[in-house]
Amino acid sequence: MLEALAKLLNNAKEEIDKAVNLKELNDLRVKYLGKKGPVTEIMKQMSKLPADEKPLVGAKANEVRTALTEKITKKEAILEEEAISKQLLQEKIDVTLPGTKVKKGVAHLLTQVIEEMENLFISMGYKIAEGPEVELDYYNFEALNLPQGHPARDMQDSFYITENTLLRTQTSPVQARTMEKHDFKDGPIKIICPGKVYRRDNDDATHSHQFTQIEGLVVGENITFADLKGTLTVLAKTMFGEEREIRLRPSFFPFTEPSVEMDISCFKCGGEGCRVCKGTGWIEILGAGMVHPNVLEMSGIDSKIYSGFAFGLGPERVAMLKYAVDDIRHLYTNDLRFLNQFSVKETGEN
Ligand code: 2NL
Repeated sequence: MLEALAKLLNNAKEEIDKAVNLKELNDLRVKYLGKKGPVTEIMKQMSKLPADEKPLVGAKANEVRTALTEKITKKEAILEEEAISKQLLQEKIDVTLPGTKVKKGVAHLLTQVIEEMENLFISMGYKIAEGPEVELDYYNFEALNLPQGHPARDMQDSFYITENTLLRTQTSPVQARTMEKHDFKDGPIKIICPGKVYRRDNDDATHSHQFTQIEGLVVGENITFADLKGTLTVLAKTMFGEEREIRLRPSFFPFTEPSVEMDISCFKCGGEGCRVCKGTGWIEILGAGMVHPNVLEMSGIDSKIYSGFAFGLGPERVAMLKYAVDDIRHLYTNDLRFLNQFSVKETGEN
């Protein structure tokens, strides 16, 4: 039995030396030291031995067990170390490799113009309001002082969906809805309404059946025409340059009284007259006015206590003027050769 144990130890040592990974090593641990392994087997059979041989064989069996356990533990440490260095080698990163270039997207020119105006008005404490594009005839016309049969309803031929729903022809219905549910306990109304609007126009270089609009509305106590003028001046300077001057001409809109149209001094020639301003020195930018008392009353606002101003302008016109775009259709046909000209260059790439 002693001989068997010595042979067993040698065989096991050889096999442990040959193990190349932790799985193989663990299999050997089970094979030699496990419950069904030879060492355990010998120990079990010791009872059959003569009394004088028992201590010797027992000691030897223990020696073998200890030696094998030690050898396996040492080998385990070596194999673990090897596995870690192998993994580190695989995970090595070559920091000198060139990076992958990221193509940066860019907002559409119209979006850029709209966001520039949104940011300006947000900085002045306005909120952005949105509403449905399929609108009730009531909010699109009636609530804006355009009763049925009003000639201005013909002026803007619209896409009707049913007898009393249509694609909105302006973003004013959003403002009418806001006024209707506003509680002045929460302070004055200060909103801008950007969004798509629809008219039954034939598309050409200057017309589109769908375009965008931004309208602004302020209603509160003691809101005056001077507030409107100050606000429009800031808008003109922000969008077209600090040197811009504004000029207001009397005009007419059914929803405002008095109504005005605003011109800015030409940003191309500074006012001397050129092709952009058609020789006049001035460029028409927007329409505005003091909210008509009928419009306030229609939304349940007491026009003896509250007053307000409103304005409306077309981001397409602003974009076309600023970037000398000669055809409105360039803004809708998504030709990348056109759009890429308006990418914000930050990294020297588009
Ligand atoms: C233009 C300029 C304008 C408004 C829009 C407005 C909205 C409400 C009340 C009063 Cl809820 N006014 N919007 C005012 C003046 C001009 O747009 O050229 N429109 C055809």
